[in-house]
Amino acid sequence: ASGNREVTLLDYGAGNVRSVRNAIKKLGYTIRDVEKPSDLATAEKLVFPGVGSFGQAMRILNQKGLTQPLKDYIASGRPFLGICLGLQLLFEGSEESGGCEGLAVIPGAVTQFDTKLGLPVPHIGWNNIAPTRPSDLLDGVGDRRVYYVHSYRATPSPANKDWVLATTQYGGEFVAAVNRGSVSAVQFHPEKSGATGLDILAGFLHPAQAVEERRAAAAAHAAAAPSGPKGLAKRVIACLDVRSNDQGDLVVTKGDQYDVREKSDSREVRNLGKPVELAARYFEEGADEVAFLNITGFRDCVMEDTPMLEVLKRASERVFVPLTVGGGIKALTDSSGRSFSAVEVAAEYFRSGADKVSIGSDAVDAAQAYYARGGKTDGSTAIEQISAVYGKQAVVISIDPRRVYVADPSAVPHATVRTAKPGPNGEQYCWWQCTVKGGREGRDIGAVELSKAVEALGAGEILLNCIDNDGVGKGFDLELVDAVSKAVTIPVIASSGAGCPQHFSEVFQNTGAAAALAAGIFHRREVGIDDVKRHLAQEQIPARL
Ligand code: 1PR
Repeated sequence: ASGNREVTLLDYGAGNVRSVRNAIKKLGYTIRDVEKPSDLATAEKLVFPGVGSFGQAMRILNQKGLTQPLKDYIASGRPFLGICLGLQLLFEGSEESGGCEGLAVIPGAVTQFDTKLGLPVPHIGWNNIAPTRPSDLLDGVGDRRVYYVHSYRATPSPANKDWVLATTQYGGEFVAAVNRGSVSAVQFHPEKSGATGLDILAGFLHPAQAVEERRAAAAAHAAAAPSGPKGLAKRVIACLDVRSNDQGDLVVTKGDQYDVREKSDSREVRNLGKPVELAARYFEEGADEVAFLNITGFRDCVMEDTPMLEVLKRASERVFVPLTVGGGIKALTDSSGRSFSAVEVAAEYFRSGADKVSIGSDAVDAAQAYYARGGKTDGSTAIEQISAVYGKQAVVISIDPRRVYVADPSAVPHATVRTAKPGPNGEQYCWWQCTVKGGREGRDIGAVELSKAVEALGAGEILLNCIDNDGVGKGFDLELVDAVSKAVTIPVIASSGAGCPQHFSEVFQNTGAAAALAAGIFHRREVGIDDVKRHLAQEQIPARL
């Protein structure tokens, strides 16, 4: 009855699968949701995006009576595609959830990446795949990278070698894709892997047609792009600071050292375009991720009417790379008087299409409380709560630090560094003071201390701004990025100050940054995202072209 343009989606309700839905729809398919176990018996093509943790996923599948029907479907010979945790669950178990049993379709267990190797964990970003044999799913992908975000992975072994379809290198080899007969699964996110990912999904949905198209795309890509080194790419992120202007329209704005008003007498909020249009443009131009920062907070509206939710819903239909949203992620009471926990607020954004939320001011409070408790976690903060439900990879901490010079490091309780750019009175040392409310209020905690605290609380990534350099175009604060990336093992995104492609290579060559973010130069079309990527490849820095 369903026709072959229908896909059944197994969404067990543990997180955002909106982007998977959008990608399937983009490829011209309709979606039928599994609402009861018997829906699996009648499915003709099944996509299983895993979200949340391994143990939680298995518990929900068991509670809903879906485990055996799912195993039956997989054994039936009908097409199956697991994504991310949807691959891991096919194995026997995972270190993530102690003794919890998986679907045990594939021999072997899933284990955590080794943080001792000095690599940032989670493995976040764009990496290459190496197929082990030809397949409808991956033929023709070639050198084009796919997007990963995970802390656990399966590794190839003699016991699962019949299954392994592709591997990826990250501190050793792990399983990127599996296939046997009509059963396939991928550790990466095809729905977030841009055109390459849509091609791979198409390879599952309509194999014959897709393979030809993909070979052509891979050949065009190889001919057009300079080939830099392989491996996890340094990410280039486009950031949109969004707020309402004085007329009440939602606009993308951009400040200088956080002042977003025109320098002229009008003092109008600078208007650099419409959020959804600009995000779609950056996707098409090759941004590895897009971030929206709501810099005003919209405190005076009903939660469901928060304008940013609509922006995300529309952007996620057009942008097939990860979307981060920040600004006002914390427990709040909306204008109708209803109170929401931070997890509930974050859930609204995830449901609307965000892949990650970014927490600013609330993280400063959380870090200060963490140190006041003597460096103990107690589950009380938004960071801990959101990361427990959605995973740490979904929690980004945005830091808004300002440089403070000191003549004598022993005079302050903060971690200082000896700076190559002495202060106005010849001070040789500095630290970076964290601020809240968009830089309007300083707090007695440094960016290095804050980063360590939020990592301990369960943050997955740090978006490291710098008020002094924001909008100035003279490059990132390399000393700041270096100090923070040395203090944590989670990925650090360098932000504020990019003025030319060389500033990106400079930050990657001189610090441990995993990604670099810019706003002004992209908004004003002074530098294209592609210019940055080509420059990185020329400098032998891995980049997704
Ligand atoms: O505190 O959780 O509500 O989050 C507020 C968020 O809004 C924070 O992430 C904070 O960084 C951001 N924010 C608040 N006020 C401003 C402002 O500009 N007045 N924008 C602001 C932060 C900085 C970067 C910018 C880079 C790159 N913008 O995101 O995009 O500095 O700019 P450049 O390439 O042009 O130099 P909460």
